[in-house]
Amino acid sequence: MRISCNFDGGNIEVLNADAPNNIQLSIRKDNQSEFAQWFYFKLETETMVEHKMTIVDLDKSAYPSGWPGYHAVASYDRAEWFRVPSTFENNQLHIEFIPEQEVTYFAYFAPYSYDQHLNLLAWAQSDYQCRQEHLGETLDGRDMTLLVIGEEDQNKHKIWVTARQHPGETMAEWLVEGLLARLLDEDDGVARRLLDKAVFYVVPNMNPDGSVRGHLRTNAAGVNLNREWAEPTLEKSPEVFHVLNKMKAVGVDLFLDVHGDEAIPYNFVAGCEGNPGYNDRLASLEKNFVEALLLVTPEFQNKFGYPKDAPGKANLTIACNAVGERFSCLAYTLEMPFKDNDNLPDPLYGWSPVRCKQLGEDVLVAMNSVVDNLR
Ligand code: GEM
Ligand code: ZN
Repeated sequence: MRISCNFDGGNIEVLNADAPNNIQLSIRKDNQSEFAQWFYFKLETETMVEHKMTIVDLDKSAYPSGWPGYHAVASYDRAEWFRVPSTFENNQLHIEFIPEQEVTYFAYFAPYSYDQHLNLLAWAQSDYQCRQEHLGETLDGRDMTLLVIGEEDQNKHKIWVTARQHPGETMAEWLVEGLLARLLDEDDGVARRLLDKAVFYVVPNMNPDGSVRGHLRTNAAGVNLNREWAEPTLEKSPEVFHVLNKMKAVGVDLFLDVHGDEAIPYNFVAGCEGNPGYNDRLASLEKNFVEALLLVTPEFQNKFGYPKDAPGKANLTIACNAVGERFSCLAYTLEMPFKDNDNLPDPLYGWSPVRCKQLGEDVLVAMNSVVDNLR
């Protein structure tokens, strides 16, 4: 029996793998930080034998409340990721599994590899409506890439979408894949109307280093990028530095920053109500966007989410708040579950890449409903 994680996005530490009925594992912390929650490993073993895997010390994980009600994902072909019933007790996650193939992969959520990321960029740019732009480099020397969709024009609105500031939140890049597919569909009326009125600036992966390193929340230097937007630096947070510079150069009229939430089993948004510059115009844009998205899909809801910020008390190091304040624009953090949408649970797959992509398509309808009133 072998357990390994020496591949793109891999993360696990093997404490004991002597016998199938007593496999003890723990999750590595992000480099130079305390966050641990993302896991991704490969089990190579005898088929048709019960394997009992235990991930220990989850009281020390980044979000202990993420484990109750959580089920791991597994895959034989690295394409279909199904849920494996998991139980959480005494700060340990127990996974009992009878492999039908010699090699099984396990992960916290369906992975989105660096190669897939490059494929996404290449596929998008091959559409005549889309081009790639190199913004700068990460600390590990990877490219920060922006996709520009639609013909640039001073008079058009600028819609920005960023994903995976937190690299373990792979659902964010799955959502971007769906959003781009619809946006580039020449037969889609919503896409055509949006591109008539707006140019899209999309960063599908804000944190490629953390993604490849198998991190949950930070970049190569252990920095949480979603706390860097007040004053990003080339030394600590070049990813944010380069993207914010480009935002300053072209402007922002709508910003959606896509994330995943470990604990809350719903899709939801968090807005800018705590910003010093929040006003009636922004409140009404937020309301219209949410009402539209509620109409488009039952995957979205607006009852469960983060506590609202008190007026003037927003954390201006967070992307959504910083960008919303600087550009006085509609700005939302969009959160998807690691677990499932409890309004429409699916025990086989839970919240999944297919559902992320569908939500990405649906989000465009909500954008379309506010695009005329962004300024
Ligand atoms: C978030 S997003 C924070 C948005 N919160 C509020 N109140 N506006 C983070 O960065 O901690 C959650 C996430 O990582 O998905
Ligand atoms: Zn996040």
